[in-house]
Amino acid sequence: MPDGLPNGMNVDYDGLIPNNVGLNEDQRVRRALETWHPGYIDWWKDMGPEGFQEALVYLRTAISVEPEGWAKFGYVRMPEYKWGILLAPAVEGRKISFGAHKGEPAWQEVPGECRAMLRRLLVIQGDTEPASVEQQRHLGRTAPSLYDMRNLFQVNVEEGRHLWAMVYLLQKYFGRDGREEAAALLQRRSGHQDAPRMLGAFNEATPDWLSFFMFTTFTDRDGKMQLGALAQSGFDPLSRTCRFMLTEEAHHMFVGESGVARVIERTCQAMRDAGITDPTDVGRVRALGVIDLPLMQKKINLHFSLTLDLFGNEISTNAANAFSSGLKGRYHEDQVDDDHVLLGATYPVLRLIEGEIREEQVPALSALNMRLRDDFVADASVGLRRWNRLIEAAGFQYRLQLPHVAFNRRIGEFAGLKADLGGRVLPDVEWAGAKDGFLPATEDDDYLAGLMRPVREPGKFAGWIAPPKWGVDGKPGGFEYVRIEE
Ligand code: BYC
Repeated sequence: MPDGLPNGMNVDYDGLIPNNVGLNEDQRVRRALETWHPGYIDWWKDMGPEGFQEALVYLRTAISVEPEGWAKFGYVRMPEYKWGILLAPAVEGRKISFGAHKGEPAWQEVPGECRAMLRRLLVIQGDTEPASVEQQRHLGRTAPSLYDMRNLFQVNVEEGRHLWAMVYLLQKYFGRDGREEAAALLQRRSGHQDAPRMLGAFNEATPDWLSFFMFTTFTDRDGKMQLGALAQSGFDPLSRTCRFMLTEEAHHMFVGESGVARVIERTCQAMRDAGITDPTDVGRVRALGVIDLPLMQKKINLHFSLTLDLFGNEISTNAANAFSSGLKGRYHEDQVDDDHVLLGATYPVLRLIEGEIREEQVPALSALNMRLRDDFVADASVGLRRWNRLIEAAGFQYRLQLPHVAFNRRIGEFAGLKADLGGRVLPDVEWAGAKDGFLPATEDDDYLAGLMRPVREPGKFAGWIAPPKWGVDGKPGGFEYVRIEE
């Protein structure tokens, strides 16, 4: 067995911090975590779901790391949720599968020369988790049903657990620096002018439930890709941590994708009932109190483009170094058919050359952000096809699309470029006239805000969203997923 860490099959569920990392035998880290805990609870009470700290929520809690039966369901007050530290079981004899150390045994300790880089990756990953909870803290008040409210809170507590996961690694492997970083993770605030979260998309507002569903569809999918790349890490504790986080991440994307699907379903049904054949007849569709497909397209344009920025610059020496040093692999690195070292290889990158978007071959090592972003776009397209099948099945011609990667960007090659949804560069005047057709305009946001009225009767749903096909944990339609004591 690797030094220092138990194999992870046994979860100690009884202490303050449930874990499968042998915290009882590791007094130093246990003390550090127990010292951090009250600050975390204060942060959760200040910045977590607003107005529902006392509510009893039917939540799943991770209690095991076995693929079968890893979670249990029950009513919990969120501040009492058991945020555990759980790593996927160790793989006996695991080897580093890429970069300059390919073939060497995976590290159980941080190699000296990788410390700064690894710490930065952990801090960036950790920072996104509380950020998303902060972005979503107002949404409980306008939940379209108790089912949706419960799903929101489930996502939130799991993002909280993911923060614990990064804080554990920081405190265990980075001593005093790690403790300082862990404290700072509780101090930054999404959208704060002086102490914002680190990555752009995590400082944006999530003002309504359509935004929440789009965020969990697209931005949580960045989480899936980045965690997938970090799960390949030669630093074994990070790999094991990310592998377990991915189990939870899948549910977050389900909440997003099925949420949007239910909005589409409801809109199509309402249009059919009213005899509307043109989904772009926005005035008539909105008169029915449902969300028009063109507005969904605008939200896709917004959240997809914000999420693309999270992949960093297309050409990045940071990314090349993280790969070569064995810290961050590619998505599904172990399934890619090449030498996994990439020294002489090239990769096609879209670039802005003399005002035109052109493809250029660049060294594959520096193009790793681009490659991960391409994997993300392919993955996101699958979800979009599912949404389009619903529209098609309801008999409408309209098709939702992903915008061009140059659209609405703030990071990388296309930052600040005024490109349309197809990637055509527009003169300033043309862009000014067209922008409100691409991204949600004030009147769109106002319309959505007007729809966001809470529905709290068990089994009932707001008029703009269809009920889900199945309840959580096999519960029937009228189940009271959240008990609100007012
Ligand atoms: N905003 O060389 P570059 C999730 C900075 S989501 C602001 O291209 P690199 C979740 C960059 O930091 C997954 N700044 O950077 C989802 C660098 O600054 P410094 C989160 C940005 O390192 C939903 C400079 O620009 N995890 O889990 O190749 C809910 C040069 O850039 C941005 C990760 O991202 C930006 N968007 O790529 C909850 C994994 N982009 O250091 C959770 C860890 C770049 O020169 N992070 N910059 O001052 C990484 O792998 C990489 O750091 C990045 C950036 C992909 C983020």
